[in-house]
Amino acid sequence: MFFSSKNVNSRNNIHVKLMNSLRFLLVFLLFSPALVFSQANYDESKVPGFKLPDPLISFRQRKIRNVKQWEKTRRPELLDFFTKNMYGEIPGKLEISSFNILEQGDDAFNGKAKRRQVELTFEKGKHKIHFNILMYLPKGVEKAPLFLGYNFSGNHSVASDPHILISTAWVEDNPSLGIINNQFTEQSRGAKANRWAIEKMLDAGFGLATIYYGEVDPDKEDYSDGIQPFFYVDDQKKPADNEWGSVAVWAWGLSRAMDYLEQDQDVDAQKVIVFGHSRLGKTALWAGVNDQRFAGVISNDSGCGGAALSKREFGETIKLINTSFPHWFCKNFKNYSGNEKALPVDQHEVLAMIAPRPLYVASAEDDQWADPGGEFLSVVYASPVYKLYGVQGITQTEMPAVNQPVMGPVAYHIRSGKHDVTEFDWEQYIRWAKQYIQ
Ligand code: GTR
Repeated sequence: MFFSSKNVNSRNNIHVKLMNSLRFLLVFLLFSPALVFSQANYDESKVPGFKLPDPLISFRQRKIRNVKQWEKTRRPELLDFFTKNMYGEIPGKLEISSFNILEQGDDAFNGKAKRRQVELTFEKGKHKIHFNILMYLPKGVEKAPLFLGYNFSGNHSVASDPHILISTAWVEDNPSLGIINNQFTEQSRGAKANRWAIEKMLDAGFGLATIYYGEVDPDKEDYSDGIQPFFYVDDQKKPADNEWGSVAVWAWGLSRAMDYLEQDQDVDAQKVIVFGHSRLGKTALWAGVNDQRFAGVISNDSGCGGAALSKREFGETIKLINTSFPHWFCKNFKNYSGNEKALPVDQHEVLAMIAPRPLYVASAEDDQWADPGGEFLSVVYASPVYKLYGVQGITQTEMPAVNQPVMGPVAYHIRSGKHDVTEFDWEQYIRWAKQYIQ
């Protein structure tokens, strides 16, 4: 048979196309959620042997004996390591340019609460961004303590309150849900109300402040949107290897919300508890570490890169998280993908940097991907730092029974059920916050 060069080229083209499709299929299969989940280890007996770094021994092998040494030497070196090698540095300073109360009312939740919706605006050069804080404050409390946390599905998803404004960022992120026949669909209003026990908070004298996380940085591997580009120099297109990934960006946003809360007369800014679920739980922890104005921190099912120990390589690992979500952490963190042994730190030291402030870590029994065992041990191994401050941590090393919280300034529970935020979780957080924050 005879082929002209054209034939050969087209045969080559077909071959190349076929190879590309196969490659695509292979990558898709390798990283498809089902396969990624099944690749993970869920067998306690297969957890590799590892030595956990002691939070009270410095990188130069000095024993840390008191709060002064912790605060002067050890905490700063840990903070520096996690900043440059995991979450990423914030490349500059940016303050709220202006804030604007978009809406308020005092008839929310059958007259139990005041509602306030505040738009924060940030401007720098040609860049401008807004994000909206939705607040519910208990009536009859002069300055309310509150929970501050991001939501995944838009402010309007947290309660079926017709007054909650739907943000344009949420509409852009959810084109199919946001607009039908040129009108906002109401189908997602209150859709996640089950994750926010707002009435219970109000009854206990707490308020809630929440923000749609996609307004601060849309959750995709795209470095041209959100707040990151505000800091690019010259023709920079993405953060440098040591600069902030999305978790650090979102944590930064919580601090800016705190800047606003400090100015709100109806809020007790000394009693703001930062809360987050899952990737937003990782965010709450990192925000709590970096901003000591937060009076307490709650991590709900935060897993890998949050409360769970990385060196256990149980459930989601550094490699898996860096592959599925390459934009969450800084590029330097990829040095530890499949290389946990090389890490001179682990996540218990993130928790330790929250000391002496109250901390609540929670897991779910069916959420093995987030490694409940590793989340619990992380709290245990952070506890010596709490002890240094004379604050009781968690000393028992065996996992508590399901639905049996270990309460104290450092608290932990594993509840039955899946990766989620439930009524049970909030009942415990509120009980704990009443005792240790309010
Ligand atoms: C998972 C991810 C987890 C967790 C979770 C979430 O897919 O692997 O690290 O953050 O998403 O945020 O819902």
